[in-house]
Amino acid sequence: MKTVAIVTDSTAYLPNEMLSEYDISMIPLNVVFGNESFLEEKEIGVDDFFEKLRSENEFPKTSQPSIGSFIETYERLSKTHEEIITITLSSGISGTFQSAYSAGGMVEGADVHVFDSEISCMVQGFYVLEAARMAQEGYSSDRILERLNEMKSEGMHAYFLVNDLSNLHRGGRLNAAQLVVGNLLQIKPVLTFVDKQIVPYEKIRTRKKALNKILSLFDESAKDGAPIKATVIYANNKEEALKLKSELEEKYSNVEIILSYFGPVIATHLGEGSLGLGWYRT
Ligand code: MYR
Repeated sequence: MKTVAIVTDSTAYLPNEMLSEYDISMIPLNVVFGNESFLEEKEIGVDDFFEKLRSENEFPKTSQPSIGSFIETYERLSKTHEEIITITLSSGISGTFQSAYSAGGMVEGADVHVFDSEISCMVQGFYVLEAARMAQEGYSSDRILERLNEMKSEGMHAYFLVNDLSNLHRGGRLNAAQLVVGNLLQIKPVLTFVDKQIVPYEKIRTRKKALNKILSLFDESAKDGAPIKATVIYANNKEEALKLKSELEEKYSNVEIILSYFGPVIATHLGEGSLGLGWYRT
């Protein structure tokens, strides 16, 4: 019997090869066009999503996985594992954490622990990969959770920018009481997570200045040469992301960067042309 199984949701956007290499179970969220609901990464990939986005009149919505989908996975894993750690996107922007947690209380045979990443995308993926590596090495769930909390308290950084703030506003995921709605289209703020929610870090008027701000925040963390794991995340703008990745790799020999993407659910809220940079000191 193995000790700890690792589960995450689709918004970490971990490639299938990583999911199988590290034996990670992935529960998809839903993207909904009109009456049609799709499990992202299983029934709709990111290229089909953007194509559909352009051809549909109605804007898509998203929803958390059902409690049932977590129960099914927990029941399967409890046949081979004593404990399960589920790592979800931030509970401040999605009910996924709650679904995972409620399901945990309904399953017998394995103890379920749910960890709120308080973030999303490949930055959430960093927690998942660390947990999965430790599980493979035979660490206990207590030790894995301790390490995840340590990563959180030492600083998991994510800054991102969008071309059009109205997507985030429409989906109700922007905590920006201080932004006047009429201003939304004129600014390109640097966005980040504070207390599990998305907030504008700084109000900036051009994308170029916003990106420079993110790069200076990154430099603060990276310039002393400490080892850093980072991710550049894009939505339909891979060229821009690749360029940023190689510029960072050239400038910092201490930084290891994973290229990742905003998949259908997150891209519903951020829109095309969004760009993110996430990192932590290892
Ligand atoms: C749901 O319907 O439960 C999912 C809601 C997802 C909201 C996503 C908001 C944008 C998150 C951006 C994360 C950027 C991390 C670098």
